[in-house]
Formats: sequence, C-alpha cells, structure tokens
Amino acid sequence: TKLHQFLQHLPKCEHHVHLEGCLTPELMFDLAARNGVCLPDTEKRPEFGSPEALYERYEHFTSLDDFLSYYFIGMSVLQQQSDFEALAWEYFQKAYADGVHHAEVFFDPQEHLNRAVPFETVVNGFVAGCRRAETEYGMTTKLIMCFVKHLPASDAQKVFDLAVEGGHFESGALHGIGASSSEVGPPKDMFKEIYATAHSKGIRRTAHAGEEGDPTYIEAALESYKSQRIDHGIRLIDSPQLMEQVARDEILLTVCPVSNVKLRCFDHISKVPIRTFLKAGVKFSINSDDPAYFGGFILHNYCSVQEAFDLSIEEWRTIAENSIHGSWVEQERKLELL
Ligand code: ES4
Ligand code: ZN
Repeated sequence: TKLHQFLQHLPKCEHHVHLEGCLTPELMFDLAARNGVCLPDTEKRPEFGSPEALYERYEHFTSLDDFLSYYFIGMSVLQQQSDFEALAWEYFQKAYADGVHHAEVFFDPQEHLNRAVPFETVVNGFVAGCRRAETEYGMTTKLIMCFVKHLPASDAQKVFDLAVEGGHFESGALHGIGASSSEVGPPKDMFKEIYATAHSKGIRRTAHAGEEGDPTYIEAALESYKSQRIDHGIRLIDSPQLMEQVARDEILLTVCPVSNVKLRCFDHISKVPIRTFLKAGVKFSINSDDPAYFGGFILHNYCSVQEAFDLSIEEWRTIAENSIHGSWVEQERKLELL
C-alpha cells in the first residue's frame, strides 16, 4: 500500500501487546505436543484440529469474551521457562522487522499461576526474551504485569505481592501494572487497593478501559486507579467532556485498530476514531494487541489505518512523536528514538 515503506521505517513504539496474544496456532500445537498438554477434544471442537482450522475460527470472533475463551485455552500450552522465552522472542523478531524500536509488553501471570506454573518461571522466561531483544536488536523493552478481571481480586493481590516481594519492580524486571480481560461485568474499581499501593511505590499504571464498556469505565480507571494511560479508550467518543480531560491531562490512549474490528467494537477500521482523536489533541499510539489472533502485527495496524484514513506525513509524524513521548522509558532514550 501507499506509504508502506515510510510506515515501516517510521520509528515505532508498541505499548499494547499481550505476549500470550502472540502465540500462533503453530507454536500452540508444537508446545502442546512437547509438553503433553491436551487441547480441547476435536470431536466437540473441530477448530482445534489444525492450525488452519484455528486461523479460520479466528476470523469470526463475536466479542471480547468470545476471543478471550480461545486466548485462555491457547496459553495453557505454556509450561517451561523456555516456552515463555520462545514466545517473547518470536514477538520481538516480528516487531523488529516491523520497525519497532521500543516495546512495552503485557503478560497475565494469574492464569499461569492457576495452572501451577510458578511465577518465577513466567517472569524469568519473558525477561530472557526481552534481554535477547535488547542485546541482539538494540531495542528497549519493558514488561507490564496485567491483572485479569474475570478472576478474584485476591488472585491479583497474590501475584502483585509475589512481584513486589521478589524484588521484580526494584530490579527493573517488571516496569508497571495493567488490568485486562472481560470489561463489562466485573466491578470497575476491583483492583483499587493494588493500584493505590503501586502508586505509593512509584510503579507505573495503565488499565484497559472503554473497549466494550462505556466512558464510565475510563473515568473509573483514571480516578480509582490513577491510571497514567488508558488501553483502548475508544469509547471516549461517547463523552466529549471526558475526552477534553484526557487531552488536557495528556493521558496516552493505546489504540488497537485491527483488534477493534476483529472483536466487533467497530464494523470497519474507518470507524476507529483516529481523526476525532487527532483533531481533539488526544494523544494515542497504534498497537497490535493480540497479533497472532487478529491476523497481523503492528505494521499491519499502521497500514490498515493509512488505507482507511489516508493520513499526511505530518499526521504520521505527530502519531510517532506522541508515542515516543508517551513511552515509559528514560528521557535519554526518547531523544534517541525521536
Ligand atoms: C485483550 Cl483485546 C483484549 N482486551 C482485554 N483484555 C485482553 N487480554 C488480551 N487481549
Ligand atoms: Zn489488550
């Protein structure tokens, strides 16, 4: 497409990608066999018969929760530290090829802990993948631990305590916290205490909000969590007043256009409020979310936005600069990225 070369070379920062969402069906089947993990019975779930059948099913997600049901089955194949490292490394190779220079990546430790995979196995594996990307590619990386809303808040407190007591924030292995999974249903402020503790310790905070849920979810993330970023945040278009506040306070939205179409938040990429946000001075970055499930990595998101909006070089520079400024990385590195 037009500007493809330009978009590939544009220095990109990724702020919203779930490492477990980078698990391709190929790697899923491979690890299931190697680790002796049973995927669902193909008698009842024929889509688990082959990678091709799964890819076909991924074309027809009906909602966030429909997608999440596959995402949680998929990640059950991750067992060894080397599995987590391999998964992260696969992501960084693709991100680097797409022109990503700095990546802040999410993971969901609660799900792994509930399958009796030790916290340290998960963290050490992902950290090893991050260090490899730094050494081999000169990328900068940050790991953000997400709490999942469909499990009890006490489970989230458990992994947060493990991370703090293990010294993982102090060592820099972990850089921040997030909140993800089902949006409508669980209480909007269910991790309030954890976020307050994180705030007092100077730990960075983001949260998924306003993906399927209305703007009150965004408001709650900003007020109850003192969230410094909003992941997705697309429903901000339903509250001009809150949109003004987000613009004024320079809260970065981590927008995932392809994800929004795949999960039916919008029926076409041209409905993603890219121009609305640009006009309102709302800062946002463009991200891949769960690239193995949604059919493309970050450059595919940039190109799809270009296809739909035909942005100018100037507008793309604004987006790239805003995503550098909104990154959780040392000032010195930001100057390098600009
Ligand atoms: C997610 Cl697209 C999306 N939304 C909320 N939580 C998630 N976890 C992984 N992908
Ligand atoms: Zn997400």
